[in-house]
Amino acid sequence: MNFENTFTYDFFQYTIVSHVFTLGYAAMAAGLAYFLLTSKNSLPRYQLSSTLSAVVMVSAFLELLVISLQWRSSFAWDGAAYSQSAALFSNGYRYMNWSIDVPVLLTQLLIVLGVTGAAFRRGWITFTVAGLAMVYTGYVGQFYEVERSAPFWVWGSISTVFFLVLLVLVYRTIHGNLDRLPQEVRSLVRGVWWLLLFSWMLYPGAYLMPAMWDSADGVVARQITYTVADVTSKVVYGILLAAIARKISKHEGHDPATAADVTMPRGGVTDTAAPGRI
Ligand code: RET
Repeated sequence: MNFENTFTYDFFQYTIVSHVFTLGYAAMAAGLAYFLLTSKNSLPRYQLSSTLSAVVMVSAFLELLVISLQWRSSFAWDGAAYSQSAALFSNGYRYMNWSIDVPVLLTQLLIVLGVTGAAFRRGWITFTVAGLAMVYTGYVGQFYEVERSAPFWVWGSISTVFFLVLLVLVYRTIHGNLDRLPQEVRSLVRGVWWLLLFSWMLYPGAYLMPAMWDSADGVVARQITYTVADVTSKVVYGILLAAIARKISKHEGHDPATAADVTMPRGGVTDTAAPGRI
């Protein structure tokens, strides 16, 4: 049971939450168009990062749409306020979405930083295992947020341990690869660390909201927090990684305009023997 179900909402509270959900899934749809349309601006080895951003956009779009429709069916206007109707609202869908997005977002980091081979496999496995452990232990804890009984605190604390492990791994991955990267992208790569730290910290903040602000306004604050976290950790993060990939590609001589020519040989599509020329 989530604490959203324990209140009635005035017109403003209910409507703001509805609008914030809409902003969330609209941002994911916009991000999807951006990542699909700009992936060719980078060298092929970085394009998988844009594809993975698109995967994140689709899963988050669907999750936020579901949660938004659920908000509408869980509360109805009774003439004075929006009060509980037959269905129960649940944030659990978010956790299921994170179990896709957390490993994928961290994999993108490895791709854009140019981590390959055994280091990539090791990084990918540790990110995925620690990420899923963080999400699923938190998922168990959030079922107890209304009573805030022991499982809420215990599972939340276990999840935090995995979160801290992930932060150390991300910090080391980013700062350990910095020297290998062209000078002109290093400040952007440091920016990825600060963006990730800020946006990911919002999620435990939202988990704790019932304990900090147990009211209808607390619900509004929590859903705004989630939306800011979703847009920054998925869309802004993806745009930043794409910008870094584009700059590294340019540094290595990649020019998107001529890259498009190379895929279309001069002699036409039937002339398969002709290599791409400019
Ligand atoms: C939980 C439970 C309470 C303790 C902590 C948590 C951390 C959650 C995080 C989620 C990140 C989600 C992302 C989703 C993007 O799509 C599970 C709320 C520490 C960090 C980045």
